[in-house]
Amino acid sequence: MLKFGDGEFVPTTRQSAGVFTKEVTFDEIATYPIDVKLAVNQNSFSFEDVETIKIIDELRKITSLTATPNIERNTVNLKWTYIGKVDYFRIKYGTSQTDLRLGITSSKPEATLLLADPTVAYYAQVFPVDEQGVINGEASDIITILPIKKPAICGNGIVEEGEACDDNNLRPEDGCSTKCEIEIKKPEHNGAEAVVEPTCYTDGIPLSSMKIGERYYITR
Ligand SMILES: [Ca+2]
Ligand SMILES: [Ca+2]
Repeated sequence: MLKFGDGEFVPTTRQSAGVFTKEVTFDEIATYPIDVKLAVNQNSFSFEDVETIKIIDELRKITSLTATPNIERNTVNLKWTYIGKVDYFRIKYGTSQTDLRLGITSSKPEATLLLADPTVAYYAQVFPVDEQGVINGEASDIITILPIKKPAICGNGIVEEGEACDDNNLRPEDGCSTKCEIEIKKPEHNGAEAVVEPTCYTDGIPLSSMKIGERYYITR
C-alpha cells in the first residue's frame, strides 16, 4: 500500500517478485512525502524512513525536428514537435556541427533560418528555454541541412548566383574575368561611356565591344 502526499493509502500493483508499482498523478512541481505499508492477511506493517519524492520539473523535450528549404529565398523553414509546457524555443545553427554559432528565439514551434551561404551544409538544434533564455529541457538531435544550392561554376556559360557574367571560358581580358566579374576598360577618348553602342568608333577605329545582358561594353 502506498500513500502519496496527503492522500489515502492505495493498493499497488505487483509487477514482479518484490516490485510493486503505482501510477500517481500530481498537480504541482513540489516535494511530496510518501508512506509505504505492507498489508498481509489483515495485518499491516508500516515502514519507517520512507523517502520523500521530489517532483523537480515536468519533462520538456523537443521530440522531432524537420527542415524544408526555400531555394528562392535561401532560407530553411524549421518545424518541430515537443512535449511539456515550453514558453520559448532557442534555435542554434551554423556551418559547424560542433559550433552552432548562430541563434534565434521563437515562441512557436517553427522558425525560418536565412542561410548566408546556401551552397554549404548547415546544422541546427532546438532547445526549450525559459523567459530568460536559459535552457530548461531536453534539446532535439542536431539535424543536417544539406546545401540547398550548388556552388556557381565560372566558365560554364550560365550566369549563376554570385556571377556578374559567364562567357563560357576562363580567359581574362575578354570582358568577363576568370572569376566571372565584368571587365570594363575605360575609353581612351573623352565623352565615351563604358557602356557603348555595338557600333562605336574611337578615332575612326571601331571599338571591340561585348554584349553582356542587354548592354555592350568596351573590351579594348
Ligand atoms: Ca557559371
Ligand atoms: Ca572570360
